[in-house]
Amino acid sequence: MAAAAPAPRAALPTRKMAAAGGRCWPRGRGAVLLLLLAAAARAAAGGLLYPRETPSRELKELGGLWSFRADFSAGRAAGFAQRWFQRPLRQTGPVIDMPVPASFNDITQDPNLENYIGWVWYEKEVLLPRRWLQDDLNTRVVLRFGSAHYYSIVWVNGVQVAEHEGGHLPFEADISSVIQGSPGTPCRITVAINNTLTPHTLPPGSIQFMNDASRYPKNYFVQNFKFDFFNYAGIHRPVVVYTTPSVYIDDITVTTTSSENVAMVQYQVSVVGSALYSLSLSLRDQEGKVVATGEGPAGELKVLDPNLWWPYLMHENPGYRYSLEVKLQAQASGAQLEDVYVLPVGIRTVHVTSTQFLINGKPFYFHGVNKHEDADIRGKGLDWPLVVKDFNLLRWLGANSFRTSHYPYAEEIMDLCDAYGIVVIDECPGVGIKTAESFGNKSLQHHLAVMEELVRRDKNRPSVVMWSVANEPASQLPPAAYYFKTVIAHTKALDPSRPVTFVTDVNYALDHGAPYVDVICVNSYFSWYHDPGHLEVIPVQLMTQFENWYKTYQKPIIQSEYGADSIPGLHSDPPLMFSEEYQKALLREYHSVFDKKRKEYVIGELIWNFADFMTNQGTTRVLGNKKGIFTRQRQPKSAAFVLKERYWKIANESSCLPPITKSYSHFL
Ligand code: GCB
Repeated sequence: MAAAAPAPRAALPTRKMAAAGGRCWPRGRGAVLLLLLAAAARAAAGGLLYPRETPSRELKELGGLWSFRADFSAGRAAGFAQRWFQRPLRQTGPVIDMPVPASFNDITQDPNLENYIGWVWYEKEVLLPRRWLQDDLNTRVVLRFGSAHYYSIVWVNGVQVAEHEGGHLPFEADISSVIQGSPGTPCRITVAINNTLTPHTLPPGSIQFMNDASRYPKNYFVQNFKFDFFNYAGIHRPVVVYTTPSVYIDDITVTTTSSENVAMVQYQVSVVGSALYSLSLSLRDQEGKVVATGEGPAGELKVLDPNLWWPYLMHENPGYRYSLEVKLQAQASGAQLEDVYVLPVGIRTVHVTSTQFLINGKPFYFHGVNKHEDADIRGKGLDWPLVVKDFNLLRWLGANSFRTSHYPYAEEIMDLCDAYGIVVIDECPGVGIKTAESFGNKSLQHHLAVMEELVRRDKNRPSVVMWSVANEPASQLPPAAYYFKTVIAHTKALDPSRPVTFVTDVNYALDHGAPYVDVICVNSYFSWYHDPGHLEVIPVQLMTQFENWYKTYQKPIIQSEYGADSIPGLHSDPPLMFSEEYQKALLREYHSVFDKKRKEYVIGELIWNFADFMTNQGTTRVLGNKKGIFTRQRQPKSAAFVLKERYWKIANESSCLPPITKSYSHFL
């Protein structure tokens, strides 16, 4: 990137500095440590229930067009120096319309915005209902962002209300006191977002200044990172304002067990705002019938003859969810308040043995995909038509699972996994951790905080059966041992009910993280990155890979990535690399080994990738990564039909539902 700016972001601004206008820029170790401690504190505090309308809660969506301005000034800090948050953004200089949710990169024709690094500013003026604004101490108004990449500071009417480190996960702020007493006046929401990566962010990255004046323009810098997807940025997920009473249900945690004809739903509810309250709970089935009731902040609900939550293709009615209605009655400032929250609950169990992955006590084989949140124009922005199309393609394919490579996906996507029975390996944004610096204490603290945020967000989801704390870290480096031991132990402490893994591409004999995982997830690209063009090496190399890993650890193994690029419409027989035939042939070679080993301890295969996706430019990327079995526009390549045939065959063989294709024929 050629830029007039000397520095996009020397370091992240602390909360205090941002409040002061962000004029000072911390540079030392201490500043970043403070920030990480603050991030950890934030991650640990409170719940983050998905915002839902209920009899006690109202909600307003703020999607649509926002005003937008990228700060192209030298140092990228003009917005803070001139306090753009204190007045309408249009008064600070030229603004453009920016859709939300969407990445900003591909929206205009400006290559400088496509590759922009530094602070961008978003603003929306919103008229809130009068009843939310009256000086009524019993209504709490909350502003919530589904995600923004990567570092965000939010102001309402010029007052800073939130600061959040990291993309892919939600954050929110109580804005009640800032908006009170101004009915009829729009409330101005300003957001500054910075997409700079540092060695201590997740994913990590760094800014490199190119100082050789004989080769680069003045003040030239690039952002380096070690992951293979375009670093889209902006407000990627829905922004909403919602209300709760001032005494409210802050969090709910549900775990389930079942045996024979009885299931137990263990629950814990936390309440904020008063110690004087009572809680009642009722669990309803899909017909609306109450099947169990409970009282108080913690307890167990007993469900007779439960409808279990089953994965897609394992049961004729997959994704069954009950509704847990939690009702709070409280006293506050002399008034009687009621809050209601309704949580979908799936009853299922997960166990791992040395050779199997069991869901509800039955062996589960992952026949699925790796995905990306990625599409033309909107980048990583949530897009309902795309989301629904992808789920239809997954079910057409006969896929029963996916990994959220390489970061948490939108809550709206996770909701559909719960509803359709698509099993998820839920991955945090720990991708591209390749340097010793990124295994240090600062990075570790942040990684722990991110896992807290992820578990807090997705802990109640039946579709999530395993956490993945990283993808392809440099786990051959000695500090990886302590690092992964700590991150995995922390994740298990947060959620003892699910297995934990990370995805490795390191040799079995050198990997320092593998001793701590429950399931070995291994990526390999035989006859692609290694021995390119030599399909005949796959059987021996893949067999050796599986046997070495199993001999060393006696843990079940998922082939978490394998695949080949293909350019749609490029044909070659005999198969040559990049042709559709080569992609198919490579898949088939892998499949013949999977078929031998899935009788033993291989418990899954996830193709890389569901669809072509955008990456940084490079000599091995042709307008992005082409390992999709669908194009970026979601049209099938020949390989999609190979997988479809295979996945339905596996489903039919392992299903307790003969003939399974009948019950699902509408997806074929
Ligand atoms: C990998 C990475 C994935 C890449 C893929 C590839 O091992 O985990 O992010 O996109 O290989 O196609 O190179």
